[in-house]
Amino acid sequence: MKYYSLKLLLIAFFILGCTSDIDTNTKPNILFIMSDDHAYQAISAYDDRLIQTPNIDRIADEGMLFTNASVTNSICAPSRAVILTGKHSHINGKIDNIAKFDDSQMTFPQLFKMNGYQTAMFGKLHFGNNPKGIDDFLILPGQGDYINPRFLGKEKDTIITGYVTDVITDLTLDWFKNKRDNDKPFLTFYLHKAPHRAWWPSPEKFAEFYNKKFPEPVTLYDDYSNRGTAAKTAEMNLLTHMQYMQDSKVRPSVFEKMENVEPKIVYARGDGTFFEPSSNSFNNRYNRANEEQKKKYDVTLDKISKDFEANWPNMTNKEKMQWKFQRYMQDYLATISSVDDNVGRVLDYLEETGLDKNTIVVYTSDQGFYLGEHGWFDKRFIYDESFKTPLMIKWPNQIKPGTTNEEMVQNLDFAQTFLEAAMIEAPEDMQGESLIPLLKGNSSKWNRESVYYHYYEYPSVHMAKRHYGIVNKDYKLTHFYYDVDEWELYDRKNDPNEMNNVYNDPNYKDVVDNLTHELKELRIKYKDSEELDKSFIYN
Ligand code: SGN
Ligand code: CA
Repeated sequence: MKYYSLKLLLIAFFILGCTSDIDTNTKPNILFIMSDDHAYQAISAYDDRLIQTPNIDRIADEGMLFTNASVTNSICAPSRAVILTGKHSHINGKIDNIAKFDDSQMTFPQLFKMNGYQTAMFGKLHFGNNPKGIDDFLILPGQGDYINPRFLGKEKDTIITGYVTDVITDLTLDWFKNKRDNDKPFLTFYLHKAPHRAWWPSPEKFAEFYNKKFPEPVTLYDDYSNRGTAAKTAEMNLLTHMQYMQDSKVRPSVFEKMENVEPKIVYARGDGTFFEPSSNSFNNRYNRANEEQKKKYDVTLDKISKDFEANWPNMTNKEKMQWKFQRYMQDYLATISSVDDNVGRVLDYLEETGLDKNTIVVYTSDQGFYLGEHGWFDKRFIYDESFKTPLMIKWPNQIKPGTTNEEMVQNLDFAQTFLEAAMIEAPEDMQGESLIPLLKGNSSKWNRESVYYHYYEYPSVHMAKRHYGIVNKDYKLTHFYYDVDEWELYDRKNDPNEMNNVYNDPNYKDVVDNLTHELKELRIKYKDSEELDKSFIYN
């Protein structure tokens, strides 16, 4: 008798253990990984021409890769505010990097905490120093530093020796190992500073990537001839706005003894004043390193300066552009290589502990970035490389491994997605849509065709004009306003590089009419208006 009941118990165990659906009463853990300014062009799951990212790719291999994911406002702090509130910038109020984030409003981590989740955040948030609803955190102040970064904590601030990407990962792993409450599900934010400008790699990756050469994008020498004023007046061109000292890391001692190296006045500030390239922008970063770290950096820094000093005076403008592009890619991609290694460490930990089985892992960026496309670096524009953002999600037993999804999803949707996954009701006034039907392969339950975009930070660094627009899979219609009144239409299928504004082409009259109408409807749907636009104009 005893023998039989044991056998039955074993059979029952076996059957339960083999069912493919996880127990719906078990709340999933969520690990939200986000980097700062990570272009999808620099993730091999999307495009392997620039770099291999085998660890980030694991998330796509084991889950779903979104090929049309975008942001609603392509700039750092606003994107984070959209993610936390599930509301567009004009509703949550954080329209640009300058505006204050009103932290009296509801954010999704608060709802997770109220519903029994343990919450933690490590790395770059960019605003606020006490994120609501987060049990444990160590966050970088503002942009943070690459070398020996300072962190703001609940109890005290601390400076940690090391390279920022490694340090943020150490903090996250330490929390998993020593602070995680095994009785609660977790919501953990693992937020990288890399690959944000000025792209300081670890000394080892700096040396490794300095020896590499990268293919140029086809639009590197774009002259913006068939575009409007905004593209022509933006200050994010590699040749004319990227800085030799700060960005290409030519030593100030070498730069300063050469003549006419770059225009003295390059950037406009938000208040209408300008500033000059300064040795401080290099020194403030380099001088964070201790003597031992400096010694390692010096080997590569010396090579760069020697090359610049010997060759720059004889370079044509095209050669200068090429030189800057290579330096840019070497450093930008080196910082990503560290992100990839470190993401691997965290994924390994989840696997080793078995936590991976009930954990949703998300990899994304706060927006995309130009890697020389249109001659640019930075973001802000609705044009593809900055508008789109990488997004991949894995969730064992729920998402079919290795799937690709082409729907128009946005960072606006994250909050409602996570809330639904955790079986927590989302507030009525959130403006996104849960991605759960898409994750479960149920595209018929998804009926969004177009998304809304609105960028505000102007006049400011990089001088990308204010604009709002509508994007669907075929077209992109944009209105640039504030100090201009210009419209642009791009045919995404026939002109994927967005080189020709066809707004005034008679062949596109119907498209323009339809999209103009749809854009109006979208503005109503999301409660944006001219009145609000005006209220956000700087005095
Ligand atoms: C800094 C950078 C800009 C960048 C903004 C915003 N300049 O001002 O290139 O666009 O941050 O970036 S730097 O000289 O300080 O590197 S964001 O990601 O925070 O929005
Ligand atoms: Ca950013």
